[in-house]
Order: sequence, then structure tokens, then C-alpha cells
Amino acid sequence: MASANKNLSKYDSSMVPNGTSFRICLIVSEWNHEITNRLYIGAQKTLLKHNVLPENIVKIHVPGSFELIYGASKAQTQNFDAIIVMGCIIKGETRHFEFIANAVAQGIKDLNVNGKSPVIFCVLTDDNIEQSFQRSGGKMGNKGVESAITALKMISI
Ligand code: DLZ
Repeated sequence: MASANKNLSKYDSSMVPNGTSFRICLIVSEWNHEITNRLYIGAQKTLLKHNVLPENIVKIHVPGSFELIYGASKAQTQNFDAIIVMGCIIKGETRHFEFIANAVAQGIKDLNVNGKSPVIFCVLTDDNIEQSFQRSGGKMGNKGVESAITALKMISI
């Protein structure tokens, strides 16, 4: 299914592992914080719903999406079962968008190949802020919810 048709908040609860014993780090970019905060709230509520303890959900801020890579690499040295990186990269008038989006995707991929805990990619890459609102709790659902479910499933692999 193309992501254009997917509601990011819909999932089958019966397929989601119980999170009681899990410890999860959420790294949140301050760029476009009105969006990244919505992603964070979606993920936090979903983790709590699946029994992750509040004290086992740790939030860390980084300045921008580019810094998510370093933040996640530091978090991989800590005692987390999974890490979720949350960012919102909006296409501008320069090529910054491509450089940042590609670097973050590659950097997070490398951490998944080499690190000890899974790093879940909750980074919106949109043409405009309106699209980002739709994917962070609007008509397309919330990518924060999807990323929380992905984290719970990856821990259990
Ligand atoms: C510089 C920049 C630009 C132009 N756009 C975004 C964006 O849309 N989303 C985002 O998360 N960060 C952006 N940044 C900031 C970079 O990610 C980074 O924080 C700076 O280049 C400093 O390294």
C-alpha cells in the first residue's frame, strides 16, 4: 500500500507485544517542534497504552533532525531496548532538504546495522507543513503511533 493511502495510527492490537519490561528512548528534534511534539505525544500515548511504564519512557531533545543521528548513537550506549528518533524535515527553497533527509536516513540505517538496539525512524519528510500536520495526528493518522508500535515489535524480535 502506498503511504499516501495509509492511516499511520491504525494497527492490529493483537499483534503488539506487551511493553511492561521495556525501556525506550524518544529523541525529539526541536526544528518544527509543533509537529515533532505531536509525534512525541502520539508515541508516548501508544507506549503507555501497551503497558510501557512512564518512568521507562525517556525523552531527549536535539536541535534539528541532523542531530538525531548523534543523539541515537549516544542512546545506543545506554540501557534502552529501543530508540525512536522524531523529526520533521520540510522542503524549502534550497537543497538542504535532500542533504539532511538523506544524511539522517543513512545515519540511522548505519546505527541499525552496527548498534545493539533498534533505532526507529519517525522522521517526516514533507513538501509543506500542512502535509506534516496530516501525518502527525491529522487525516493520515500519526507517525508517532506507528513508530511506537514498530519499536514494541522490534524489541520482541
Ligand atoms: C538547517 C535546517 C533546515 C533548513 N531545515 C530543517 C528542517 O526542515 N527540519 C529539521 O529538523 N532541521 C532542519 N534544519 C536543521 C538541521 O537539521 C541541523 O539542526 C542544522 O543544520 C545544524 O546542524
